[in-house]
Amino acid sequence: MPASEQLRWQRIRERGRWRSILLAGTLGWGGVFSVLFAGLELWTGVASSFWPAALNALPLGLLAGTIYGWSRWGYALLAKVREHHYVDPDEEPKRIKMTVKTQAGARPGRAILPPAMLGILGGGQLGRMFAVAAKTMGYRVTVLDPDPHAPAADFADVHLCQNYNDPAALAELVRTCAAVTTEFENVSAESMRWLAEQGIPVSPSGDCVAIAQDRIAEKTFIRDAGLATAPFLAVSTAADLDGDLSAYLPGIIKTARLGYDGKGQIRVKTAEEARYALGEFKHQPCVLEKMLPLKCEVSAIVTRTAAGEIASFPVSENEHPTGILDVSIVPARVKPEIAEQAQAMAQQLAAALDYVGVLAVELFILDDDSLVINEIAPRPHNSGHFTLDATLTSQFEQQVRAMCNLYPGKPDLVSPVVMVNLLGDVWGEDGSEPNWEVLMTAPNAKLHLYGKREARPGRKMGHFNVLNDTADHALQQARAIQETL
Ligand code: AIR
Repeated sequence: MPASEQLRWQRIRERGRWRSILLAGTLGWGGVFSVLFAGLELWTGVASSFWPAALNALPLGLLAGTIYGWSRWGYALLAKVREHHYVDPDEEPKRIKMTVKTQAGARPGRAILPPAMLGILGGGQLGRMFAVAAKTMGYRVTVLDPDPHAPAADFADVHLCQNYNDPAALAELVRTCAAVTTEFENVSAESMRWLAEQGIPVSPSGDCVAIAQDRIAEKTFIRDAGLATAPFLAVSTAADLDGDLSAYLPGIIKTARLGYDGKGQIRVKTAEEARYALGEFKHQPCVLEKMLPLKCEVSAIVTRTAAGEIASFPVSENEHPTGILDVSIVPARVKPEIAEQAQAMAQQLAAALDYVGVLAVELFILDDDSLVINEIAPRPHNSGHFTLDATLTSQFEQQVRAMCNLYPGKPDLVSPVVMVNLLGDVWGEDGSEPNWEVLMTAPNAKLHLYGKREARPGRKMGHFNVLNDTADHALQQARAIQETL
């Protein structure tokens, strides 16, 4: 929609001048046409003086003026409706933002509306919480996951129990789903590219997932986007460790692929230890990343739509005492300008990736208050589970909204909150349940269990959120509850 039309439309809405517009369409343009017709009569000699000619031409002029005047506003209305359908990819994001402010709800046409079937690659806890959100909104869900007991299957309409690259299962997604997303970066990016080639909307794109799957590609992309990362060395073969490594030591050797929850990481102090760690990882591609003096770790989670609208959740402060997330504290106890900078970096990265969906960006805050991006996840994130109870829209609803081309929901924080992970370690060795009593009787604590059959040490089995008047009070209470489990 041209900017002039847009402004006109905005003015009309702001002033509420509907009646005067219709009147102007009738009388204003009616007058103009009457004068035109009278002039025509004089010019052709049908009439000899102006006023009788004008009076004569008035009924026809009013009719023509009404048609013309009203059709102009009709055109504006049409353009308005069309704007809902199409988003010009060349339009600057600023203008798109303006329309976000002035409109509510979904874009009909291109928006995917309930009860459409939504597909998800992966059926773990993130898929489960996605399915709950989608089903709550009235969508249907198909989960592709090889595990017959995949947590998401409890809530899915259809569970395709196959590998992520199974051709028949992928063809079924194309046949039945209106859009497809993922919950696990370890799914095949190739499968996602193939789905997109079949014409089905896939978000995030296979290309974004491929970048997030590979630490070398990820860190290189972040650096090339002008954002800070820890100094790193791509280690594709042992020979890459032969040079001077002082810029990266002490550091951490991390496998380039298939690492999550602290898996695939070894801390190293010397070049020898780095070589040993590479051997431990069977010489697969790795990065050697310098350990930095950290004040704390935070994550900034953003939702970005195909039209470029971005919503940022409040930044969470994360503690990972054993390499696996233990608690997330929101709002993060950092200076507001640092939290804002973290959000801005996440937004910049999402835009650079032309990302569609929920993007989680983990950052380090260094001793000198500078920020560096640690890693990204192309999906909702464990550190965003506080949004299930403490923000107006959850990260899983945002995932649904982004893939369905709806506007992002409001991400505002309703209450300070602390999220505590429940790892398999809390379950008894015989599989017995933790003691839920105190947790379940606290009115401001919310338990979320993932329905996993086997509780292994370090395995994420569930989490709980504690909402309180301050983050510190929520943390105190959360710790006290943790003790009782
Ligand atoms: N996940 C994905 N990336 C990191 C994590 N934690 C979630 C996804 C995936 C599940 O963890 O939901 O499906 C796998 O969990 P597990 O316990 O089976 O390894």
